[in-house]
Amino acid sequence: MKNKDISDILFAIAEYFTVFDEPFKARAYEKVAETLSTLDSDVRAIYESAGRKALEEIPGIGKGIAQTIEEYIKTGRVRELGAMRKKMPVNMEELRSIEGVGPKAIKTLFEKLKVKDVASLKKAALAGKIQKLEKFGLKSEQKILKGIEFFESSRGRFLLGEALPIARRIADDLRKVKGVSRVEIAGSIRRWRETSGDIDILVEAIDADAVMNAFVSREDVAHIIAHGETKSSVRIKDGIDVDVRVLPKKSFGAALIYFTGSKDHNVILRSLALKRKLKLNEYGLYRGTKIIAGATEEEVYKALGVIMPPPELREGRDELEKKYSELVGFTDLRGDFQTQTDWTDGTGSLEAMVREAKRLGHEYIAITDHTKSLAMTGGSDEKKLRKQMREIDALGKKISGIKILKSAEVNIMKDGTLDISDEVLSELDIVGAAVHSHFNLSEDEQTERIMRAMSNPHVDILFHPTGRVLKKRDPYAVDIDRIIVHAVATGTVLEIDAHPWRLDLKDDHIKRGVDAGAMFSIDTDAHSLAELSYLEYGIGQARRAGLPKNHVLNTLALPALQKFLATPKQKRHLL
Ligand code: DGT
Ligand code: CA
Ligand code: CA
Ligand code: ZN
Repeated sequence: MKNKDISDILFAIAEYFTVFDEPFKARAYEKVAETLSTLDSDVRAIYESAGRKALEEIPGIGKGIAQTIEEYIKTGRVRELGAMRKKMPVNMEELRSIEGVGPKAIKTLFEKLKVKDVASLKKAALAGKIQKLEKFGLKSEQKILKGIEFFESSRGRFLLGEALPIARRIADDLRKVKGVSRVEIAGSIRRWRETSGDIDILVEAIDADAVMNAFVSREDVAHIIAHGETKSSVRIKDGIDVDVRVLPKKSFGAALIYFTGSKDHNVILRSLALKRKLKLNEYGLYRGTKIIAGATEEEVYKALGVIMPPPELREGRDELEKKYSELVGFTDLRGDFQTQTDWTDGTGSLEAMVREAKRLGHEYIAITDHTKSLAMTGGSDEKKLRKQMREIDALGKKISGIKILKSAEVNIMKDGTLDISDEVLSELDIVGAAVHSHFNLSEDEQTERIMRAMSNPHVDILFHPTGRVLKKRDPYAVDIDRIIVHAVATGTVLEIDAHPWRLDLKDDHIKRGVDAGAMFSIDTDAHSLAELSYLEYGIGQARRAGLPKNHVLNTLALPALQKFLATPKQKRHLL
């Protein structure tokens, strides 16, 4: 039993408390669940060595929750949760993932229409039963149907933000197995696709048995699908399937090419081989029965007479014809332009966020708390923003080695004006603007609204330009090509929001922006210390689009960035 198991149970209890309208209990359980999920020490070990009293020393844990944890560790169950599930047997996780279905709705839908899961929700919606419920109406029924459509299209696929950390965890463990000399994550994850169907891992080892045994006997395995001599597949508790293959050194490069894919890229490579009277498979490149390349990817591509494209571009398009030498790299970014603190809806303090950014090696960080019309986040008005600016000045004197840029994520109003006065905007070092409301405008209205905001001389960056939230919310209707043209005309930078639940802009948009000469920034949109590490997702996305380094504002060193920002918008251009 890991901390994660305990934290999952507490989250499940918290959700039921929310549904049963006990917000304070819900919040208490949720807080502890969050604490446990990031706690270094093992909760079970704490309990077993020092008892329930020791649990109560952990911040947020009172007597009641300590008892719950004790019961779970001792019996593997929590009776209270069992009772709640019996009272309302619904698939909470599934239903909560549908946009427009919150805790209150789950209760009503269950009590009035016996909705238990997405399948019964869909049935009720299609029969027009939801619109007849009090407080629902036709609009919410349509919204729910749209949410279901979304759910179905992404079912069985995992977001990169879910799959990559799991893949890394497994790969790291495999590296520790005796006789293992190399482990690589392959497949769509290595290509930084937005979603993955499964996790593919390749292992170079002298003892395949040891690798296979270590893999299938992992604690997080829910079900062994296949246990072979050199290939095994399992489904892990998170629900995703994992394939692990063991290869000899002489084949590792060829296998890495094959299992990185994509399938379309592999097809092109095989036809290239055929043209040279060679044969390519996952074991190597052959002339007759003689292997001529296979140990490394580079030697295989070289023997095929082409330059090796980075994995992100291997989609079977023009990656073997075009040269992508100036691609933005994973270590090229020197700072982050979108971060939120506990001044609004972030969880980290201003100082903690800055220190974490410094630890990550950033030269600068922009603090972009929300502004006043996003009232539920406690968004800043002019006064609060000026107060934060003074605190940033004071903090800047205390912390050396990183520049704190005064900034804000300014709200774009329905008509395209901003909710902070130009006078105060001019006092900020850099300004991001974003849409957070009126998602349903027509494409023309939405596009023109955003263009108007971009025309403001103080707006340096347009944040998360299409507003999508993966698996949750579609992008709003917006003509991205007009936005790109306007970005170039006004000198406004377009953000690639690296947050793995957004990845906004998507690769195709970025590509069109590159062709038009637009400037980009890659930002985390972090709302916590841990999320400041999300830049890599945005970089992966940018590389998929072939984004050159000189199009990316945060590749600049601080002095060059300051010079850029001191130049009037209209005169800013590619780096
Ligand atoms: P996914 O898992 O759906 O996100 O996508 P991939 O690309 O990871 O695909 P997957 O896991 O089915 O297979 C991993 C790689 O193995 C794939 O990118 C290319 C290679 N591969 C698998 N099956 C075939 C095939 O039938 N033909 C070719 N040429 N390559 C294949
Ligand atoms: Ca895969
Ligand atoms: Ca696979
Ligand atoms: Zn935002």
